[in-house]
Amino acid sequence: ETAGKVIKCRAAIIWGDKQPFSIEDIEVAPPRAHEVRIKILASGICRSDDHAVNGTISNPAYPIILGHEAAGVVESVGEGVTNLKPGDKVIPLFVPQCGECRCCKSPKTNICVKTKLGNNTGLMEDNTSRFSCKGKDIYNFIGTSTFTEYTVVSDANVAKIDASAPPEKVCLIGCGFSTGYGSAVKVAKIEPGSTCVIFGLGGIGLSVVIGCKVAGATRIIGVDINPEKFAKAKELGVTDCINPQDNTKPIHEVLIELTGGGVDYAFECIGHINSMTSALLSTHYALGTCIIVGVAPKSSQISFDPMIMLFGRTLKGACFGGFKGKDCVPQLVSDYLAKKFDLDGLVTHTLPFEKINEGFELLRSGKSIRTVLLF
Ligand code: COD
Ligand code: ZN
Repeated sequence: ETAGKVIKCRAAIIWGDKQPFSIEDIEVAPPRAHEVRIKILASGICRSDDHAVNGTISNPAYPIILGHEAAGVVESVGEGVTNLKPGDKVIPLFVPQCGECRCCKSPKTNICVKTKLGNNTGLMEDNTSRFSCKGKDIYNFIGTSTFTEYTVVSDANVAKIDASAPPEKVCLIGCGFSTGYGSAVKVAKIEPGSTCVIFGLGGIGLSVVIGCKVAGATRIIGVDINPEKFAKAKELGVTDCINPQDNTKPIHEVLIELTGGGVDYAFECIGHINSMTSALLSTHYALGTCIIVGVAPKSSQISFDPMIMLFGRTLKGACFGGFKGKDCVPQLVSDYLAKKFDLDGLVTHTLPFEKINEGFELLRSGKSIRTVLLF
């Protein structure tokens, strides 16, 4: 019986800017009101965790426990938590769903006001931490923190999933898979017969590919500077692979020629401002839609001739594939179990949690799509 008690366990801590992960013994306090303590079973390594290590997209406070793409089991719940109980299988949500704010009440967005992307305080709602190590408070990451054996999250940041779901696979529904898949099926709402281009064939871009395929796109073009990404992309449904470095012409011109006037849907899954404008320019001038999924380095700006929007192109952004976590994550897990899509191919490596630094090296060297850490 651990409920109500401090749990001693292991976590991967980043002590400061650009430091490696250090496996430490930590203390995890019991969940307070409207909080849930979760035993993590599996956690994927996402590029955004690496961005956080490098300070590229946000300035996290240190020391911090990163990780946001996981599956686990509820260990105990705080006061006032009625929809979850110990033993429930769950996926933590970095985009919460409080159910009460203006955004949660609107079908037009999934961004609950409690979302802490870009303004991560690293603390719980009462401005305190549940993690400590060597007498020091440890900050959390975007409301999740999953590179730890136990974490505590707000009950707005948890979705209950089917008890039979394999954690080492469905953890990807906590970020990478849903971000890409939802960008295609929920944000773009691709029609059968569409032509699509995906810039960046990492875990997120390939999940867009899976979504394009499920939605019935007939031409799916993949763009990447790493040709080693092409084999898997083709397996998942990409019909044409293009390496911008093999072309002297700007990539959008190549794409416009290849598709006889531009694509229906372009997805930017790299996080570079140049590929964002290329993606926009590669869409059909009147009926094309460009969706920005990647996050560019902080304070970068994109610029383009506003004329390119005049005939009706659409430019959109989306986070977590436009999915409201509590409403959609359980359904995505059920769809996975019903074999509506297959995300197993995205998991290229599994490692014991202790080898987290090795997992990040696989990501940085471009060798992995997703590494899943097992606890
Ligand atoms: N041209 C073409 N391809 C490129 C280029 C380039 N100039 N540079 C890199 N690439 C390729 C790489 O070879 C790689 O295959 C791919 O782009 C990027 O993939 P990964 O594996 O590095 O990264 P992903 O797929 O895990 O994620 C990439 C994003 C940029 C989408 C991600 O970092 C991101 O910003 N996340 C999503 C936004 C979000 O919702 N964040 C909140 C929590 S994640
Ligand atoms: Zn992520």
